[in-house]
Formats: sequence, structure tokens, C-alpha cells
Amino acid sequence: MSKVRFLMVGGFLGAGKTTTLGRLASSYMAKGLQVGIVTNDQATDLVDTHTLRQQGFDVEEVPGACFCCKFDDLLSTIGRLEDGKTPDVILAEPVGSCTDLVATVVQPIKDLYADRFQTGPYSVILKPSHGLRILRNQEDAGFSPKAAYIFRKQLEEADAILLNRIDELSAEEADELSALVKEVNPDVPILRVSAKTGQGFDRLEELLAMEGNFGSRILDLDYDIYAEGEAELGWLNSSVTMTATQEFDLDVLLLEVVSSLRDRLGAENYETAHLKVIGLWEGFFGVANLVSRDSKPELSLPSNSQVREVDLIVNARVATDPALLETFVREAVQKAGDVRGAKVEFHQTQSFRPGRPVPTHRYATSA
Ligand SMILES: Nc1nc2c(ncn2[C@@H]2O[C@H](COP(=O)(O)OP(=O)(O)OP(=O)(O)O)[C@@H](O)[C@H]2O)c(=O)[nH]1
Ligand SMILES: [Mg+2]
Repeated sequence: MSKVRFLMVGGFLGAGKTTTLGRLASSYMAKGLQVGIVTNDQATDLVDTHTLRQQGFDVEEVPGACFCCKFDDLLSTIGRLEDGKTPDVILAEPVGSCTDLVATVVQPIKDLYADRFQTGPYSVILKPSHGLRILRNQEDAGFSPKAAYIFRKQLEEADAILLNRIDELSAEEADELSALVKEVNPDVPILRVSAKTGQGFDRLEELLAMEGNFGSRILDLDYDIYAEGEAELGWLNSSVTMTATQEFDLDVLLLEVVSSLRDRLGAENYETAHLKVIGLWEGFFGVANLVSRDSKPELSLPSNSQVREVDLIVNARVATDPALLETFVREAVQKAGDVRGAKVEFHQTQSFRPGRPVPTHRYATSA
């Protein structure tokens, strides 16, 4: 039996992992390959799972904690993707505040499941907005030194770094980022890509097809700093239904919710790592995002539709108190409902600070 290619793409919150996996999945499928995608989050109600499913991909999720702490769930979830099918490629997206994935996921897969998987390079996406501020050691990096520590560690363990959003960067910024990455991980290949436009993806696919002993940069990691850095984030997943008597523009609603949250959080100087809202109704869907305090809210996937009713899922990762974040999200969604004369029903809201990661396995040396 041929082995399944296991490709995990990491990177900080809002770096472009889901966009990258969607683009890779489309390209592999166009070449006749069967692809399964595994998403991951600290809670349930994942915008990413819905976003990728709505695009027609075969997706299963590992909710409740990161892959490293739910290693057995990761394997059983991949098993569900294999149910009645024989995927050629499994694409896995870890939680964006997670690191030490080589020691806790790649190494155990290589060692314990060598007969089942062939592991490709572990690539990590560099998010330019926070990357420039953190790697330059700017005072206004937006996150504390502990969160910055996680950001650097993510880059340090990568087999390849994807310098994303190249469509927006000047040549000088891209050169500076490449030089800063080299200080963290000197020998790593750096690919300039745009998950949005597809620029650089031919080279990325060539890289991901390479054979070799990947996943061997095992980190020297202080789990206290890691845990404290993660716990500085307020994490919120919320599901809501909005029902109006008159039709309204779904995309305008999605952008309005993200924009009003941006204003509210920005006024208090709370740094956003990623704020995303998906609206779903009868086969239509749209997604709006905010990836940092100083970026513009954007409609990453427009629905181009008018609706009277919509299911909304809000996922927010912001450096603030989770209870406050929940208040802000409730108020923003309620306000958007009120101006449309809509009934707003909150179904489930989980808001918390991520707990200390306790990996199922941790390989101190390369197997
Ligand atoms: N301009 C531009 N925008 C991008 C690019 N890649 C991703 N984005 C946007 O960045 C935002 C975040 O992208 P995602 O793919 O959701 O990021 P992620 O890393 O999966 O985020 P989390 O799962 O929350 O950690 C979305 O608004 C995307 O449209 C890119 O290459 N260029
Ligand atoms: Mg994602």
C-alpha cells in the first residue's frame, strides 16, 4: 500500500495557513490527487473548517486543544478522512499560537507511523505585519515578549519558511524580512509567496514534493514562557443566528461586525492576532477578517448574496481579557442585528485563555 503524504503548514495566527491549504488542495485535486484536510482549534465552532468545506474540500477537525496535546485525535481524525477513500495527501493546519510541533507531532508521526505516512517538509508561514514588528524587536510589537517568543520559535523549527503576502510587500520589506528570518533560522529556505494570488506556489509545490529527513529541527523550548505567552491571548468562538424580515447584504454585515470590533479593540490598544467571521446561509457563505490592529478589515471570501437569515461564526484571538472580548463581540453582533431590525440568537460562546500545552508525545531528539 502506498503511503499518505503528510504535509503540515504552521505559522502564527492569521498568517495565511487556511488560504494556503485551500490553494494547495485545489492544485493537488486538479492533478487528480485525493486530498484530506485536518483543521485544529482550542475550541469548537471553527471558521476554518466551514470555510474549507464550503469550498468543496474534504475536511475534518480536531477541536479542543492543539494537535500536540491531541495527538491520538489527530490520528483518528486522519482515519476518518481515510474512511472509504485513499487520500494521497493529508494537509494539516495546527493552531496558530502553537509551537514545538516538530518534537510533538512530526517526530511521533515519523517514528510511530512510518508504515502509514511519508512526511514532507514542515513549512511555516511568516506573517509580515507582526513579523516585522517582532523580529525588529520593536517596542510596539503588539504582543508581549512571551508571545514574541512563540513567534520566533515557530520560525526556528521550520524546514521551510513561506514569506506570505508578497503581493503587498515592497522589495525592501521582503528583503528585510528574509534577513531577519536568517537570524532566527540561518539555513532555512525562504520562499516568497502569496496565498491570495498564487505567486510562488509552483516553487512551493516543488519544495513540498521533496524527499528528505524533514522535521529534525527540535526546539530547545521553555514551556513556562510558551504557556504564559499563549495565555496572554483572549480566545473566543461564538455561533449566532441573525434573522430579519427584510433582506440584507451579507458581505456588508460581515465587514461591519469586523470593523466595529476593530474600532472597539483598537481604541483600547488591544492587539488582534486574528479575528474572522463566517456567514452561512443555504449554500452561500462569506468570510471577513482582521489580522492585526493596524490592518484594514477585509472580505477575504465575498458571498455576493442578500439574505434574510444567516448563521454567523465568530473566531477571535486578541491580546485581551476573554470576558471583555466576549462583551465586545456580543455588542458588535447585536448592534449589527439591531440596525437591520433582526433577531439575534447567540447559541454557543466559548471564551477563555488557552491552557498550558501538555503534549501527548515529545521527542527530545530526532528519531
Ligand atoms: N493580501 C494577502 N492576504 C492574504 C494572503 N494570505 C492570506 N491572506 C489573508 O489573511 C487573512 C488570514 O488568512 P488565513 O488563511 O485565514 O490565516 P490563518 O493562518 O489560517 O489564520 P488562523 O487559522 O486564524 O491562524 C485572510 O483575510 C486572508 O485573505 C496573501 O498572500 N496576501
Ligand atoms: Mg486558519
